Amino acid sequence: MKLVLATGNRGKLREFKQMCKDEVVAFSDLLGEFEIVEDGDSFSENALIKARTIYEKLGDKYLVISDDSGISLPILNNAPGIYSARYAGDGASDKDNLYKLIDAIKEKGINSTPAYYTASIAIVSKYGEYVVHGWMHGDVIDEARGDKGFGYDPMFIPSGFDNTLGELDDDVKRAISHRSKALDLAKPIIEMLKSKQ
Ligand code: ITT
Repeated sequence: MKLVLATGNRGKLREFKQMCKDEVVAFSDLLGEFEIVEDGDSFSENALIKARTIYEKLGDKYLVISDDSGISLPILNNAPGIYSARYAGDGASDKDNLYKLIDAIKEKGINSTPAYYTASIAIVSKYGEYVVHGWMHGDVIDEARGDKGFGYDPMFIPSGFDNTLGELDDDVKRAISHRSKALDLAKPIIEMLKSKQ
């Protein structure tokens, strides 16, 4: 049974497919593409909004998962946080957001500062709703290096490394990321729900 992923973000979809061995299908393959309004006040709420929206459209034969995530900088009072996808304004591209955050660091007159990624994964099925979380800590720098990963990865150096996630291989990110940590917690729940279907 396929898991339906309630995301329109290609970077997330690629990572979920790698981590779930292609068991995942994007909601747009079943329903076409459309925007889901994310008006929650937390990663968990937004993850639930996305998974519920797709579950309600598909019906109760499906198991739907979603990911709401973002990067937080303590020096910016944890911004952009849940607003990471819209940091440079509505409709901003990953690059617009990345360079806006680089500019924000430069404005502070520093070259690097601690930061962390958060991922909330919601799972919605007829047997209930679940939300799990994962984090990855490190530093952000005042330049973009490398083109691997997506989003803010070219400016993020995970703790214990000297290179950005834009420079490190995908399997390094897969071993330590906020998303893989949350997915490790989600997998036993998904298995349990599949066994009931
Ligand atoms: P969906 O809501 O359709 O899943 P989205 O891109 O709007 O896609 P979010 O609202 O969760 O997703 O925003 C997450 C933003 O945080 C995303 O646009 C990235 O810029 C950033 N982000 C999250 N995880 C990331 C990661 O692993 N690497 C780099 N940037 C990441």
